[in-house]
Amino acid sequence: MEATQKVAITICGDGGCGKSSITLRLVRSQWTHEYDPTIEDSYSVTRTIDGVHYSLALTDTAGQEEYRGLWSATNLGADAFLLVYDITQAHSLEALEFFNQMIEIERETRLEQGKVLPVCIVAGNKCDLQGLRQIAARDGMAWAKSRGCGFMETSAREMVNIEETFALLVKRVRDTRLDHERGINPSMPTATGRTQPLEPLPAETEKAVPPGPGAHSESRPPDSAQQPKKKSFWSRLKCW
Ligand SMILES: Nc1nc2c(ncn2[C@@H]2O[C@H](COP(=O)(O)OP(=O)(O)OP(=O)(O)O)[C@@H](O)[C@H]2O)c(=O)[nH]1
Ligand SMILES: [Mg+2]
Repeated sequence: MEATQKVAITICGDGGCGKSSITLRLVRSQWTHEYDPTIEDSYSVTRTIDGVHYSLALTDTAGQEEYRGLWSATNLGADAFLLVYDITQAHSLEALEFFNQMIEIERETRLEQGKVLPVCIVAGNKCDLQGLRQIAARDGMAWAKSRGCGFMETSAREMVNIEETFALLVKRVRDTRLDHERGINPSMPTATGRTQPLEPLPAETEKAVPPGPGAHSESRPPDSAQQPKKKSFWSRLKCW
């Protein structure tokens, strides 16, 4: 019988975005409404994916700033990172940049050492709260893709895409390990690469955040030839 493969996953993101809720849904199918900020919790769970047995070691990390100082450097040694934001809190996506930068440094170190590179998936959580949405799915996806991460929207409450997100992480780890054995390293969008002008997305993607009360909505002809196109930051990101 094939040996069980180990996959270490670190879950990070802003305080209250739902890291513990996602983790507990996966590990125990448990749902809790109350918010109890985490310092750090570890779990292990097994899954069989594409006929292969995996033992997942999950580290649910602190999102609250006051506990971030306790963030262990060993968390960065993971095979994969789940970067979680809350679709109802615009700042929670911006907060992922902090974790992404640490992972980027880790990636560079592993590259120099010839080690297998880490895998990242971004999860836009609380997708059950559609009426409170502040971050459009395509904006979350653009953020993820431009940093070489996969993307999913999840709901820990409604148990949407929880198993799927971890299955995607595991499959990407498997593929990255296979590529590494074959001497192939994934081509990542580098920090400098990201500053280059990229292809625009279709015009409607600029409506990322619904206008607040009192904001007037501009009626813009689709792909207008008359108007010089003012490209938003997000519209300049390539979507692939
Ligand atoms: N509606 C809804 N609420 C959620 C969802 N996920 C988490 N919550 C709620 O959001 C609050 C915070 O969730 P946690 O899972 O504790 O957040 P966290 O990211 O672990 O927070 P820290 O441990 O402080 O970093 C709790 O009240 C949860 O019930 C979701 O998918 N939908
Ligand atoms: Mg937590």
